[in-house]
Amino acid sequence: MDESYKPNEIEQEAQRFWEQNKSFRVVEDSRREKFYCLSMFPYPSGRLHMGHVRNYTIGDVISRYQRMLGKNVLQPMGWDAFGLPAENAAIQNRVPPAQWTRQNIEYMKGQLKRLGFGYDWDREFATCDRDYYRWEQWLFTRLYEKGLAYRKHAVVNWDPVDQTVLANEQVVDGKGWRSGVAVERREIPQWFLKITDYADELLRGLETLSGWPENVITMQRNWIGRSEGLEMDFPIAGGDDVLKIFTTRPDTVFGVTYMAVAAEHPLSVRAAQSDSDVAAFIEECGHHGVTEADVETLEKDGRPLGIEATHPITGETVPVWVANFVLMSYGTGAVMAVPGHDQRDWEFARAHGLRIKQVIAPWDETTPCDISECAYTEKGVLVDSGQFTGMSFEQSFDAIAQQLERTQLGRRCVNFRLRDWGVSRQRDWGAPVPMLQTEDGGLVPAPELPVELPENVEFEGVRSPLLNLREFLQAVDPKTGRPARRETDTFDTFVESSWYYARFCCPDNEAAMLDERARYWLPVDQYVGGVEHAVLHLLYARFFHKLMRDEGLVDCDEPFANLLTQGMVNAQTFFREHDGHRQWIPPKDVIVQYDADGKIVGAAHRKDGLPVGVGPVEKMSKSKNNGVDPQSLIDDFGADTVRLYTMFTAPPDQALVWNDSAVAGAERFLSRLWNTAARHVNEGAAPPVDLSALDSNHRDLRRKIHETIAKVTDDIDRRQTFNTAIAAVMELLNALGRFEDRSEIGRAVAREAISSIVLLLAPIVPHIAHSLWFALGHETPVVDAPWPKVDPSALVKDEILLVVQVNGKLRARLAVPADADKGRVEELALSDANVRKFIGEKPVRKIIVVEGKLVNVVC
Ligand code: ANZ
Repeated sequence: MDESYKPNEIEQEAQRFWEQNKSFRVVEDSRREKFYCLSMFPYPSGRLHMGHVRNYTIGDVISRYQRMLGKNVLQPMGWDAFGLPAENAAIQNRVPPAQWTRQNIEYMKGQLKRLGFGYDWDREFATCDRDYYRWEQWLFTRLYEKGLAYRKHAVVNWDPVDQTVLANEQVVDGKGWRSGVAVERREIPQWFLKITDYADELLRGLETLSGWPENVITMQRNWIGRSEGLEMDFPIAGGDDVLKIFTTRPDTVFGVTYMAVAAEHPLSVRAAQSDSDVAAFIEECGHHGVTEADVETLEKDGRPLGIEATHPITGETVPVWVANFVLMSYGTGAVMAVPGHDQRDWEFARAHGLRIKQVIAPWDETTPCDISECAYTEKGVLVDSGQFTGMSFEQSFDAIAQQLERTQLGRRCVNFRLRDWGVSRQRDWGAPVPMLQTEDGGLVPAPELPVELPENVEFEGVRSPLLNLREFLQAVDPKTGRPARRETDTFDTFVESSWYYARFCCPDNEAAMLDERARYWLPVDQYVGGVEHAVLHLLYARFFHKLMRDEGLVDCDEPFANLLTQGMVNAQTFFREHDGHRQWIPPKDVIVQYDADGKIVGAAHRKDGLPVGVGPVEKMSKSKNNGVDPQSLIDDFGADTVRLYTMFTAPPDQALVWNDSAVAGAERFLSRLWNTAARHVNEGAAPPVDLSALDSNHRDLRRKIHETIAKVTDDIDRRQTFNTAIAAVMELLNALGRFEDRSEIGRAVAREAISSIVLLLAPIVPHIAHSLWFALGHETPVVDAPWPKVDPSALVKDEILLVVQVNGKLRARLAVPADADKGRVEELALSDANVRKFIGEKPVRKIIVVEGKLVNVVC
């Protein structure tokens, strides 16, 4: 066998073998334990980037490992194919989005195959396939009938020049990306899914997700944002109106000195009709963002509405203001302002000369609390609060709730930050929302599904071509037979990515969205993807899963049992200044000088040898020009090196900082492995290991082999630290390099070492493992080999190494038989020449033995 490593040849051969034997095709088998491993599917942007490579390598390693454990493993792949970039490409290059997308899929699929990922390609689909999106259209019509899908007005970004709605990404610095003019906010009817109906369940379900990272759970919990509080009614003086507010701090109710309502609140809108100052203020608020983050950064401002509200407990009246920090979309769109104990209210009161009143004091009198300086926002004891004075937060919460419930001016309630999910987009390249608008303005589900998206469209400007497609727009109201107009909104692409994991179980079912195969495979046992999806995608998918469950399509409650969020792929940036701004230089054009600790001390351009600036390490991106194209790496080094490198450089959940020289290091390791194995094979067959004939040298290597198996198994399985697993195998190869016994029995143990290395690395570098496994004389491929087992008898140590101290100072290292008792250990320690020298003439007063570790002679 050739002793030099030729990745290109062996990789092609292995891939051909897998393809011909359909090695990764999988069928349901109720007698076998299943394992469904899924990596987040890519958007077909054109080429794989290093983030994809990392994501898919992790998923592939886990899949192949689980398969070697004997499980029935499903690892599918597909395409998140709808979305804006295809439309932008269509506008720029005049190619229909479908064509652009399918070309990209073709190319990227080739790249994935070249990396040797073990996917069941028979299950592949793209979300733009009509046989895929028809089922989400079907589910949507079901949800519509159940009242879980509905239409209401919502704000969009409107480009007044292009006369179209813009996605958030198309708004740059408040201006349309093409027109460059300021974007307006417009309210138009849009489709929503009632995720808020599931808010409580989505929150409670988090507690069952023990296989998810804590930070993702926390982000979801905060996003759902459950708050317990009271809704209180403040009657408006001199009329029948009631101002309802939501508060989580009823204990502060005696400190209310004014009320604040949102710009869109009915009381503000009404006041604006007769007050131009208020009208102007509301108009100005319309230009700001509406998210909490937008509101946080605003200078607190407002106007008095000229009306007063009556306090539901004291009966006093307080003025009502419109304020820019109150969100219409949260609670009731109104707050009782307590400037003594809420910092926003305090700042607002200061700015507008409103009263600030203290009603909470710290329990501990020594705690500083001066509300003339800032609000005291901690919970404490109620002061100056009528019959509630002296109570704690909890006591007053209950007492105030009871009193208000009695007087019918308040009630306990729970509020969620989570809003209903707006699923409609005014875009072309998406799945059509399957609804019709009837002549009388009514809405009916499209009677025939799928509502197919016309693919052969031409873009004129940015307006969705659907708006001009007569044959698409024209429909017939199924009830009356009268003409109807088809909905031109398409679904947010998050809708498709919310259920693809389920469709992979039965992608060929033409009669139903899902079937019993989904019950066999779900939940996904291991989901792998970027932490940037911690909230939206992962929350929507959990929601969709519950919708499908309630439709009787799946029977578990959660879609993903275990989640691994991989870290970023980062790289050094380099630049040159031109006219005061930085021009980023790709790392491959730079020669870098390092000091002995690996720190960068200088960098020069390859072309002119002149220095370039060294910027920060950042996420690989086009804007910083610091991306590495995986394709060129695969071409230069082969897939196994790229896979090994990405898994070796960092634990999967941490950032990976790109380093060219380490890629070469990974290749050197694989060459050495190949060469060691080839030389061994070329020396001829080796007999099986005869356990009774081993000497201590053999036993040492066998111990190393089985310690490595134990460590790698634990690292891959429980810890998911593939980097330390690889390091352990590298050590084993080093130990094998030092093992020079070429006797029959020596060669038998060496073969055990090589076979173990091949098996342990098979999930990570499957091509080289495939070749070497056959070269070692096996008849079935390594993908079907069982994961190696630890031989406990090999772990038993013959000797252990002890540290010997004299009066606490290290004086010797001593190998003693593993079964030596305390007396024998003391005897051996005292007989060491160096130890004797340091004891000298002094009498030995005590000998301390820490078993298996240390002997300390005190004299
Ligand atoms: C009086 C009060 C006194 C409040 C105090 C806080 C501290 P979470 O916990 O996030 O649910 N709030 C209610 N609706 C609002 C809206 N639409 N826009 C802006 N703020 C709103 O927050 C609940 C608290 O946020 C409520 O409790 C209310 O202010 C405010 F010392 O009421 B609080």
